[in-house]
Amino acid sequence: MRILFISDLHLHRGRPDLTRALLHFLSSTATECDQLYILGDLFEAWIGDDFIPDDLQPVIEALKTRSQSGCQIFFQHGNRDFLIGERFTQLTGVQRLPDAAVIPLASGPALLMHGDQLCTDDLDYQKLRQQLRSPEWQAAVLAQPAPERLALAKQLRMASETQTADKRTEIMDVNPQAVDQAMVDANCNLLIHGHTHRPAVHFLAGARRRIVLGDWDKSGWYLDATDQGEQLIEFDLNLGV
Ligand code: LP5
Repeated sequence: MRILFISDLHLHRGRPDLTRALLHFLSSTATECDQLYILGDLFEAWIGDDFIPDDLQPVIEALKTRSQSGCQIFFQHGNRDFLIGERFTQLTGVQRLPDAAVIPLASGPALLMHGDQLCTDDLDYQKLRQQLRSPEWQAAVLAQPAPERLALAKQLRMASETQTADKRTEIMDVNPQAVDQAMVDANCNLLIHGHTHRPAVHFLAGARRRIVLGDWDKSGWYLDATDQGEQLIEFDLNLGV
């Protein structure tokens, strides 16, 4: 059994190289896996399943091809694509997971999260998250025409960029107590998440591990889990070019 994990690709029109790299990944490395987990922020900003930009259409097709050819693909919402819904699932064959999901690996059960919910010291973000994740807010926003949603997404991104520039880096990382609690609640010794863009394998007390996936920017990242264990791999985004 081979299972791959990716997150934080932030695909968008301004970075066609990232889309190309994912298409290559799906038609090369990912052909050799049984399951692929996408732990959020596949897209830079998803404003609803009814608005899929032309440049992202090949991604939809490639996910569908890969899932139809026997690879199970799973997706967790990130803080950029929490509006991915049922139609996306139907178009791609990708199965959506809850914000905290436990899956079996050869090394034991693993807890999967995007990771933003663990950044509990970032109080302003957690307040915003509560609003953006509320079903009422989402229903009201999805009822708006696409241009208004695009404008709102832009406004949110600008506010976020301004604010993160002034935040201390520590508060934008996961909180150790929140990590402990999540792992205890899930009864897992392994946590795999993204969001923070700080790829690493952390060895914690009590033989626990926290594996942080890397964002796709200067290079690409995936976690490769086999019967032999887990390996965090960095690769050249231009491999398929
Ligand atoms: O995204 P990243 O990594 O740069 O920063 C995150 C946190 N920021 C966010 C906000 C997103 O970037 C916005 C994404 C918009 C795309 C999807 C929109 C689809 C819905 C809209 C249209 C249909 O998640 C950032 C964290 C950082 O991670 C580290 O963890 O710090 O959090 C913030 O910066 C939040 C600010 O502190 C508070 C912002 C207040 C914004 C007020 C905006 C007013 C509009 C209100 C509308 C609800």
